[in-house]
Parts: sequence; C-alpha cells; structure tokens
Amino acid sequence: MSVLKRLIAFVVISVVGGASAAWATTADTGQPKPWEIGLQPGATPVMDDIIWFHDFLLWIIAAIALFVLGLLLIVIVRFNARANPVPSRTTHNTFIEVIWTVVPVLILVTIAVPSFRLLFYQLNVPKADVTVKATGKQWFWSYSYPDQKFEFDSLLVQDKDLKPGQPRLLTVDNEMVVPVNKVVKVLTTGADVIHSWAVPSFGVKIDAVPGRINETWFKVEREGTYYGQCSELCGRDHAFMPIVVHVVSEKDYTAWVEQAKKKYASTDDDNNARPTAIAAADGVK
Ligand SMILES: [Cu+2]
Repeated sequence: MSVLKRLIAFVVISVVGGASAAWATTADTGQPKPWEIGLQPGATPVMDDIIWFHDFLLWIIAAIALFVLGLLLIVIVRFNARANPVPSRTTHNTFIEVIWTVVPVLILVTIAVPSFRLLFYQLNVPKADVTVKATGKQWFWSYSYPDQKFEFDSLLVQDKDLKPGQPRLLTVDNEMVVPVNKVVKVLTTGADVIHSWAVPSFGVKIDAVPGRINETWFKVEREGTYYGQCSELCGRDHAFMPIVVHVVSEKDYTAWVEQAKKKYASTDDDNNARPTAIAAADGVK
C-alpha cells in the first residue's frame, strides 16, 4: 500500500501546490509570467467568475479521477485470479445501476448551473459606457471609437525599438485606452480574414469575422496595462499583432480622448485605405 500512499501524496501535493502557485500570482501585470501555471489574475468580474469555475471544475475532476483510481486498485488487488479464484457470476445489480446513472447526472447538473450562469453573464452585454470597435487586419488591429469619431491603428513595436520594461512581442505603438470601472462594449470585425480579439485577464476572446460584427464587453476593476494576442490563426504574422488595453481613470480617459481626437483626426472615412499603416505592418517580420 505504500505505493498507493505515495501516489495519493503526490496528487495532493500537486493539487495544493498548483492552487497555491495560482494564488501567489495575484500581482497584477496583465501579462503572462514565467512559471505561471494558473490562469492570469482576473481584472474583470467575468474573469473572476471564470477562475472560480475553473477551480471548481478542478476539484470535481480531481475527486472523480481519485475515485476511479481507487476502484481500479480495489479490482486489481481483490479480484485478480489469485486472490479471487472463483469469480462471481453476477450480471445485474439494480441498486448499483441506479447509483451509477443518478450520481453522474447530479454531478453534471452541479456543473451545468454555474456554467450556464457564467455563459449568460458573458453574453448579455450591459448598457455600455464606452464602445470600441476592434478591426483585425493582416497583421495589426485598428481601434475605432464611434461615439468620439476617431480611429487609429495599433502596431507591434519591434524589438529594437522597445523601451525598458516594455514586454517583447506584446507592446504596441498606439494602445487602446478605456476608463476604469466602466462597461466597455467591444465590437469586432475582420477586414480580410478571421482574427480573434482576446485579453486573458479580461476573460474575453471573440472572433473578428469579415462581413459581420461580433460584440462582447468587459468592465476592468483596476487601472493598468493589460495584454492579449490575436487568437485565430490569420496568416504569416499572426503572432505579431498583440493587443494592449490601457485602463485609466475617468479623468485621464477624457483627457486622452481630447488628445486622440486631434492626433487621429482623419478626413477620410474609409478605414481600409491606410497605406502608411499597411506599409508599416508589412515591415513586421
Ligand atoms: Cu491572428
């Protein structure tokens, strides 16, 4: 039995160690960190719920795996040919058949209730304070603020141009800026092929499909810079079109909008005809 004890100890240490490592990564950097084995810390209520649901499922599957392992070990030890030379001829047992039907159903219902609650929470976009349209292009994102009437391109910053502290392959020249504690509605579309707008710490991942508009939302509870990446294989430079969302106070946001209106003033409403941006994106290798 000492092997079994060791195995159980290993599983317990792995599960507890894994959970505490996930808790230890609560420092909020909005980006992945070395040796991180849990999800990125949540910055929105939706992501907090996703993390809770993930941990909840982890306990359930760990219990099921241990239970099945225990049954297997009992069978191996007690019902092998040597220990049990005269096998039972039993083929049916109504009680146990009812149990192994009803218990999995109860487990699935226990999972389904919070699962659907979370799904509806994600899908029902509350009344938006700010709307931003993210357009995926080969290979960069354009952000349009329809209510404020400006749009800009957000391109990867090359390694040689990075400033100290800026993460490689995640830094962009023009960040999407939104206010803290406000509902931001994100509309996504694709200009050429399917892209996907994803920010792990927001719990958001939504396809950007040419010819249609998808919508999602987030409400970030802490100021900071949050990073994501295109999450739908979209061609050669798919890995080089990061997403950066800078979450600032309401006051800073208003100031940024004023400045952005001037900086990104465009006389041309055609979003796709932007030769300078496209030439710059082509330089990304
Ligand atoms: Cu992509």
